Amino acid sequence: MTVAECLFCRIVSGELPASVVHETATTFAFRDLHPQAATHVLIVPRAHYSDAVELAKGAPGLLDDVVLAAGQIAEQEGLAGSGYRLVFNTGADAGQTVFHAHMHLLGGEQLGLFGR
Ligand code: DGP
Repeated sequence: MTVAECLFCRIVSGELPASVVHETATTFAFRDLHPQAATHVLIVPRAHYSDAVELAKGAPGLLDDVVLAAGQIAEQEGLAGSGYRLVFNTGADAGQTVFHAHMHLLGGEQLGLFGR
């Protein structure tokens, strides 16, 4: 898959629409099309990396930017006091379907435990 074909690259570039909640020079965040919680936001680096590990290897400071953006969004969405979950699905067994690194921010309700 080329960067030009990457769904999240196309959202970051504005070619495809999204409900954008936060932007920085290096990150971009938008609401998940299929929310799994009352609040479900995806935070991506603007630059293309296939998953979280490739992101960490390729640009460690950028991973920090993604986490810091999540913290700002949590404040903005009123979740900072109640708590929220940050998740990177990595690879097929974890259910990763879009191979542009993205952190899920889930919250706004009591979340269940991890598992199958
Ligand atoms: P993952 O399974 O970790 O690869 O998460 C991919 C997420 O992306 C999934 O929760 C659904 C979401 N998603 C897929 N296509 C679109 C889209 O076109 N727009 C938005 N906003 N979210 C999408």
